[in-house]
Amino acid sequence: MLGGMLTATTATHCPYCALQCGMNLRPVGDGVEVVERTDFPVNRGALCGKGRTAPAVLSSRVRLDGPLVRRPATGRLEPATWEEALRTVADGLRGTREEYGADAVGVFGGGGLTNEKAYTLGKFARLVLGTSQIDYNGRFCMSSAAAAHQRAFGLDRGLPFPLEDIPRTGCVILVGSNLAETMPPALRYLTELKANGGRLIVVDPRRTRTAEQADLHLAPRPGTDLALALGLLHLVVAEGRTDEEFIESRTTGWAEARAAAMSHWPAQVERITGVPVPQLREAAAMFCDAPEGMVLTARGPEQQSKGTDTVGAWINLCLATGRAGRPLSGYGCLTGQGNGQGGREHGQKADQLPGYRKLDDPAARAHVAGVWGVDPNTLPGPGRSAYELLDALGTDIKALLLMGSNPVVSAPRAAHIQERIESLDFLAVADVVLSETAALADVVLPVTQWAEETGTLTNLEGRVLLRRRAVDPPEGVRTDLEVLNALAALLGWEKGFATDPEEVFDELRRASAGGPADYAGISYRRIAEEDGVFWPCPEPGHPGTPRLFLERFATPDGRARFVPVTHRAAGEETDAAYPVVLTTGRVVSQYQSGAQTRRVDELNAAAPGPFVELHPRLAGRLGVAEGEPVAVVSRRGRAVAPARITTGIRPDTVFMPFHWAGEGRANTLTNPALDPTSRMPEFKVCAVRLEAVRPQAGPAPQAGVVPEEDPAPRAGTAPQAAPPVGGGPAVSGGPAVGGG
Ligand SMILES: Nc1nc2c(c(=O)[nH]1)N[C@H]1C(S)=C(S)[C@@H](COP(=O)(O)OP(=O)(O)OC[C@H]3O[C@@H](n4cnc5c(=O)[nH]c(N)nc54)[C@H](O)[C@@H]3O)O[C@H]1N2
Ligand SMILES: Nc1nc2c(c(=O)[nH]1)N[C@H]1C(S)=C(S)[C@@H](COP(=O)(O)OP(=O)(O)OC[C@H]3O[C@@H](n4cnc5c(=O)[nH]c(N)nc54)[C@H](O)[C@@H]3O)O[C@H]1N2
Ligand code: SF4
Ligand SMILES: [Mo]
Repeated sequence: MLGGMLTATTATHCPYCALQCGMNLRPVGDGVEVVERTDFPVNRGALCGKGRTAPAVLSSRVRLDGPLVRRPATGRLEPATWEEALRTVADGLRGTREEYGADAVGVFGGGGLTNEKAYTLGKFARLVLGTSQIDYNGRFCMSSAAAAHQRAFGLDRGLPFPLEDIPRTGCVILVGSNLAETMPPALRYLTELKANGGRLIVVDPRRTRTAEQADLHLAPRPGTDLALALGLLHLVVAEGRTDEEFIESRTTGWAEARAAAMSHWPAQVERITGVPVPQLREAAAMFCDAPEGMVLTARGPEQQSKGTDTVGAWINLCLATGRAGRPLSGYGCLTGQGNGQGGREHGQKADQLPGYRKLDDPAARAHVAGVWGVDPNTLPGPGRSAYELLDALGTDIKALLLMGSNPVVSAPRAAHIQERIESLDFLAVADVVLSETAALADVVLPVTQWAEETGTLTNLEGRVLLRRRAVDPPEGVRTDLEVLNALAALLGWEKGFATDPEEVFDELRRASAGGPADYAGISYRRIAEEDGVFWPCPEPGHPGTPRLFLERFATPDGRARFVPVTHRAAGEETDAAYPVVLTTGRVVSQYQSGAQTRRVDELNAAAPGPFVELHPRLAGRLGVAEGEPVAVVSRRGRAVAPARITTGIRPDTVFMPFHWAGEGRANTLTNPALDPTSRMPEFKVCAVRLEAVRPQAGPAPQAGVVPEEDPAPRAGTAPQAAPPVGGGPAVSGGPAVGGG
């Protein structure tokens, strides 16, 4: 049963990814159903299975419908009144602060939160808690691209042009994006590109559904995109295909960047990446032959301990060929979460104030403190990045308020992070479901979801849109804004934390005014009338800015900055004991930590559990057949999931999706090596070994396995048989699917 219904059909947006597809919701029976909404230009009615089935998560069968408090007597989470739950949270946060100081209280947010929530959460941390210790899961998402954007262009908006420009450019290099599974309705832009005669190059170690659409698929070894991009730039220079006029008039720093690229010889790049020189040449020629071109990156090249430099190298390629700051050309990042763009602009990031202002900039502090009516000196300074914050739980940080993330499943080195979370004195989680992380909390606050509340989100194009309430929430839940308002009041802030999203948005507009991400001219009414408004939009009369950088870049001198970058190894390279590369990512039917989508029957039927994707040669040496359990072991831990055998992956690499908890949790294995600039963990590369897990009792015969060939052998890393590890759990019966 849903709490209640508004009667008319409502035009709104999907709860999940950054495409923010438009949909209509129509009341039906005791729920709502999704009906096609063709007037929203981004998806023109198309939806993926997750969006189509999203109303299932509104049902009381799967969601939280009242607060839970952990009872000392039983040690269990049990139902409580809102009054008791909120008081317990306020006492927990206040008590920690009084005992250990303000920075002993942490806040962790999410890129799925609306702009209004992200803004309020940041304000709550800085004013009410007075803590510097706030960060969010976007750090795990597009932070490397954001850092590279800032460095090169002086501004970070994921796509500096609307998606509708893609079909009209000449050539797209899509790097580490599996769009066909992660944003299915956006695949249309690539098919239209090809129909218009444009070319598509996909860079991915796996032949994904997206790579199958490509004119040219380059399959580098994970973690080597930086060398690949530099190799392409080397060829572009060597073949005289640079755009000297553009370099001269619109950029700085070319000499150094050029010299850095020229030290990456094609043959050496082939050795590092495994991509043959003729393919490198073909890619460089395809990109330069087209009159316009774009490079689009997603998590593949970004979630690396050198993600910022890697994106920087792709940007250098765009700048050197004049494919930036011009119509139908440029570099863009495909941001991931529903509000992945807006969520990184309004102050839930450790170093940031609303409007994409910097927390250590005195003018920014003065402006925002003015809007908030406080003395700028009372605002704390920058805090720790997401992984560092989670890693400090239980030691420096004793209490945590978590809103919009499920790190037990999604954080790197997850067993360690889970243990850190368990060692907290106090954990409060606001969520719509009892996620794996919420299950560890002292207090769980059940909140309203997408279709039950109104708020703005900024999609991957920088288009600010309005997600409208379409259904009444059930009685037992409150909005995140109401939760923050009530907690603020209990902690002595009766005013300043509005519960009406439009009122919060109007304050956010003022706080962002004059900042890089300027929303001052955007209003709920305007968004409703125009298909969303692109920031920056400094005044009500301003049309918004779909295309950035056409006249000048956002640097002080208006020129884009080349950055001299050189290739370096991954945080953890393969060796004799861990001879295989593990990379991780997504499948079409599950979303993120799976907290929401694992509760939808249709999606579970399509993607019931984790798996280990591996090449037949690797499977053969291991002696596992399709569907049989495989143990994947890294220096962080061990995971077991059924084998999925495919020739569409490099023989030296295995892939696991990260959507599940339990035995098949991919993040038990991942390496939290951080990018020095963005503090992004290395989700896309770590070293593992594989073991067959024989499904029977008794001492399990296990075979260590190494890849048959390492296309990029390094000194001292000659493959040899890994010693089998005993003591692993023998799996009985069918495939070992963890979580669910
Ligand atoms: N179905 C679904 N859709 C989603 C999400 C979801 O969880 N499920 N999440 C949303 C979010 S938050 C995000 S961030 C986006 C992510 O969207 P994507 O970036 O498209 O998703 P991933 O599967 O993480 O990674 C993309 C590809 O990178 C490849 N890859 C792995 N290692 C490397 C490497 O070293 N180099 C290169 N070039 N490629 C590599 C993988 O093989 C994979 O095919 O998706 C959004 N959409
Ligand atoms: N190995 C590996 N790990 C990865 C990645 C990878 O590619 N590989 N990708 C990383 C990336 S790109 C991302 S974005 C992260 C995402 O990982 P998480 O941060 O765990 O993201 P979600 O699973 O979306 O978690 C959101 C939680 O908030 C709840 N929620 C949803 N909406 C709201 C709301 O409005 N309010 C509140 N209070 N709660 C809400 C959901 O029910 C869910 O429990 O995972 C990262 N982890
Ligand atoms: S592509 Fe993304 S926004 Fe569109 S329906 Fe699917 S999950 Fe929702
Ligand atoms: Mo993401």
